[in-house]
Amino acid sequence: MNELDALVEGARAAFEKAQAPADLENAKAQYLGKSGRITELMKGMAALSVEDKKTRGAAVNLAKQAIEAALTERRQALAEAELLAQLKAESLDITLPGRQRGAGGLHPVSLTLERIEAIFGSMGFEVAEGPEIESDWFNFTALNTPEDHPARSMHDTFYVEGGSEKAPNLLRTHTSPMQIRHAVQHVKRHRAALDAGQGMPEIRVIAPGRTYRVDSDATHSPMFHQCEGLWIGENVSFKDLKFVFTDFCRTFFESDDLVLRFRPSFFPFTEPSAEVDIQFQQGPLAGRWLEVAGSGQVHPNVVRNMGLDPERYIGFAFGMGPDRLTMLRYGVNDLRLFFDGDVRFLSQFR
Ligand code: 2NM
Repeated sequence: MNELDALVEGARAAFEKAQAPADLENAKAQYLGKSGRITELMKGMAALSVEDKKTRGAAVNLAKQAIEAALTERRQALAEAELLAQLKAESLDITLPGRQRGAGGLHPVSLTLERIEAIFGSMGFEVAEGPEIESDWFNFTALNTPEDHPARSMHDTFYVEGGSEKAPNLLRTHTSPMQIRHAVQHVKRHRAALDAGQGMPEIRVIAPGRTYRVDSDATHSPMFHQCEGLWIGENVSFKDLKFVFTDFCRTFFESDDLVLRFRPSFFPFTEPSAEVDIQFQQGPLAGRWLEVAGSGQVHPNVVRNMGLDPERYIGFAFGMGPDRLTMLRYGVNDLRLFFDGDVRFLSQFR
C-alpha cells in the first residue's frame, strides 16, 4: 500500500471512530484543515519539477477526494443515527386517544328557566325580558309600593347612578317591572279597540331573569333569579291561578300527586295575596311544606298603572325563585354553589 492509500485508510478509520459530529469535525481538521495532512502534502509539492507536480498533484487530489467522500459519508451516517435516536427518545403513541375539550352545558338555573318557559309556553304565556337597571317608578311606584316601604331603602335595594333624586335608578328587586312594561305595551297596541269598548286579547306573560337585593348568606345571594307571571283578562279569577300554578308545579316536578297550599299573605301589588307552598307525597322531601312562590289578584292600582280600567280588567300574578326550584329539583342544599362557577359542580348537570 502506498503512502497516499495509507493516508486515505487512516482518515477513513479516524472518521469511523468518531461517534459524534464534533469528533468527526476534529478528525477532519487533522486531514483537511489548515495544517492537516493533505494540506501539508500540497505545500510540500512546491519544490517539485513541473512534470512531478502534475503526477504528484493528481495523486494527492485523488487522495483528497477520497477523504472528502469518506467524510461526507460519515457525516450522513452520524446525522441519520442522531435522527433515529431522537425519534426513539421522543416516540409518540399515535394510537392514544386525543385530548378532548370538555363539552359545555347549560347552567342548572338556565335549565330551570328553559323548563319554566316551556311549561308556561304550552299554556299560552309569552316570555318578556327587559332591563336589569330600572327606574324606581317601574320597580316600586307602578307596583303600588308606598314611598316609605322598607324595600325602597338603601338598606335593601342597590341604587345606581343615572337617575335623578326624585326618580332614582336601581337594580330591579323583582321582575314585576317587566310585567308592567309588557302590559303597558300590550295596552298601547290595543288602545283604539279598548277606547271603542271592544276590549283586547288577554295579557298572558312570564318575566324570567336576574334580580338584585342587599342580602347574602347560604340561602340568599345579592343576585338571584326570579320568574313572575301575569294573566289579565275580563274574567280571570283566583280559581284560574290555582289551576295554572298547580298544573305548572306538577309538570315541573314531574309529580302528579303534588299538593299545593295557598296561605294568606301580603304584597303591595296584589289583593288578596297568597304564599304558595308545595308538598311532595313521595321522595326525600315527602310530607314537608315548601314555600315556592308568592301570588295574588293584581291590585286595582296596578291594573290602572297598566292603562286598564280595574272595573273591567282583573287577573292574577305570581312570582317564584328559579334558584330555589332548581335546589328542590336536584337536591342542592347551598344556593352559593350555583354562583361559585366550580366546574365539578356544574358538570353534573350536563
Ligand atoms: C310576587 C307575588 C305576587 C307580581 C305582581 C305583578 C304585577 F306586575 F302584576 F304587578 N307581577 N308579579 C307578583 C305578585 C309577584 O312575587 C313574589
